[in-house]
Amino acid sequence: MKFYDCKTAPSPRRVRMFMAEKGIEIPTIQVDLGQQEQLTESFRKINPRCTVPVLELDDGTCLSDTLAICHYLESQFPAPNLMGLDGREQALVLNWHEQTNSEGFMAAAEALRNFARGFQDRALTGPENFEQVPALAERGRRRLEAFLGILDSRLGQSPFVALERFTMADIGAFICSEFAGWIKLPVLERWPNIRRWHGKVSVRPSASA
Ligand SMILES: N[C@@H](CCC(=O)N[C@@H](CS)C(=O)NCC(=O)O)C(=O)O
Repeated sequence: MKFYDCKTAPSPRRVRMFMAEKGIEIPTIQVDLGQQEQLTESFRKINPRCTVPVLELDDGTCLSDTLAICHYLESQFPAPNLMGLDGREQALVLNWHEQTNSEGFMAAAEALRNFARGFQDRALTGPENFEQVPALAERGRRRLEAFLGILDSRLGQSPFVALERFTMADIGAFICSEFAGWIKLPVLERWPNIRRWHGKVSVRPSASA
């Protein structure tokens, strides 16, 4: 297998953290998003969506979504379990992972990419260029704040995001809470339950992946 990564980007970090939890090491190729290497002809052959992470399997199949990559890795390296043991657990992990992705991660990306100068004409990922819409930056920030409020309530009732133990849902939420710092949201000051949980997750060795 081969893993296409960008060490500064939050989405592939979710896969790096997942692999670190399982002790998996896969030959890794860095794709320099700063230099727009994701848009080159050679990378488009690997992933026409022009994004990282990508996991290339030994038969040449390329997976280009964090969730699909982690699902595959979980099937090949089941221990420790990170995606739930039975149907109920798996559904809860997926539910929280998806909510975090669509309401948290995507909102943070909307806020950042419609505001930061480095993303001019690159307000969305992918092969097409899209211009920034400043109103979406403000909306993304508000959506992210709303999600972080939901996450904080959840972490007031549960030690971890989806289950009583650490799972992939915690990886997604942890990296989302740090991604929020990119748009200068003072997450740990504003949401005390997130702060407490973040303290527990950040001492895991995988947190530095
Ligand atoms: N579908 C992907 C989305 C990944 C994604 O958005 N990756 C960003 C880095 S965090 C990217 O490749 N950006 C390329 C760009 O900005 O053009 C997933 O969830 O894994």
